[in-house]
Amino acid sequence: MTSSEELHKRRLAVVAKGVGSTISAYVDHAGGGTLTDVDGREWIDFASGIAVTNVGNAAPRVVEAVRAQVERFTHTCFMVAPYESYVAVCEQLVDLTPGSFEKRAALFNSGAEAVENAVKIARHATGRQAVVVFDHAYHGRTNLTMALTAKNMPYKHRFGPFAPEVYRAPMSYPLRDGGLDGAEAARRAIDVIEKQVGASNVAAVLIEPIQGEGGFVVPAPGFLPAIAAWASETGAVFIADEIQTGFCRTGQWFASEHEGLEPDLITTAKGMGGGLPIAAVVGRAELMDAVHAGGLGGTYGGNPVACAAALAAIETMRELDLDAAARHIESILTTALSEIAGTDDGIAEVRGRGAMIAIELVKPGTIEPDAARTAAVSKACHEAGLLTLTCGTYGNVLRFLPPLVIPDEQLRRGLDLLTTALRDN
Ligand code: PLZ
Repeated sequence: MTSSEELHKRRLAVVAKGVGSTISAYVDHAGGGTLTDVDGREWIDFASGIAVTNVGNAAPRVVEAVRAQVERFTHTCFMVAPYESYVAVCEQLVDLTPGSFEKRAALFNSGAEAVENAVKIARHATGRQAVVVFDHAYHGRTNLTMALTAKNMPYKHRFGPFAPEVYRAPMSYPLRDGGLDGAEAARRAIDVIEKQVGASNVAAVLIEPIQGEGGFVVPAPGFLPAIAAWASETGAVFIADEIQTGFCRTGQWFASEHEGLEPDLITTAKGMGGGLPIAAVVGRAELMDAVHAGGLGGTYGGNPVACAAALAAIETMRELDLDAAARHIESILTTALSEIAGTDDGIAEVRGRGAMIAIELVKPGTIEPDAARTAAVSKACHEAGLLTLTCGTYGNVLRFLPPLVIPDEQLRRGLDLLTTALRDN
């Protein structure tokens, strides 16, 4: 078999440099908590392909559903010749998402595409243009979603000009906003929106209930409900970007549920497809149906193979109770990490929900970000065979996103490797 080293050489000759990879080993196969590279080395997976393989890699139901579907037909385009599985995925979305109102859904290919469409729908339905997003937000890499994303490097640098009518409000970031409570942080954000944008101009307020790429920032309790209430009072559409947090990742089907939110629209992708590319916007029927017939779509949106995978992934989540599994992972991770943090002054915080947990690394005794140590610890994890990811505006957050089906034994083995990496770096 070709080695990672050889593959890497081939890659350098043909793959654009702008496309990076966290590790230099090439994958041969993967399962419910481990990846095996082409050199036969096993990795413990604390990444899930960035919160995608919630049901595990090559989950049996997903594999079977995909295989059966490709044998029947691979593509007709739902806009040309529709099929049942698209409708069935929308039925599941309408049923599973929070919100006791009449809903509709539409399917797309990627998270960024779902966010773009949610903004299109909100603008169309309200007749307004402004979109409010938050500090540290991540919403994608397309032109509009780059504008919505906060961080310059690597996402936006020299890729402008960006889409107009995007406004940024301060986020609730308990470690870094001087301990504002949720209501205070919401008041601060709303003040910025009202003074700098004007309530009557706001089409949508778009927010990740727990920020992903921005650093697994969990806003102070009460922040999200206060922002949602303001949107509702002023006629703005409240959009929860649940692309990273959705589908059992945080210990509920959707992270909005932790604070009883009923977002007007929800964007989802990643976990919903069990590894195949599929995304959705789901929400209030009167908003979704405001758009004229033919106004939403795309060649591949809700591709039948991806729909088959999504139905199988959702069935797996129900059958294996993966929201409960995420809560179980949370208790193992937070117990172990809090213990480590107790003896490591460089860990400012252990935070997150479910199987979306992170530690933020700082210079001891301060809240000054320690990106260098974060990179060193992550590298040491990789050398030891644990696939971890970093994130955060300051590059100083180590995040843990195991598949929700990971066996306890692998989770604990991963934690041991992490403990050693933290001790040695
Ligand atoms: N919204 C909340 O987390 C994708 C990005 C990785 P796509 N996050 C991983 C990278 O460096 O490109 C994400 C997200 C939230 C939107 C997106 C975008 O989803 O499927 O990557 O387009």
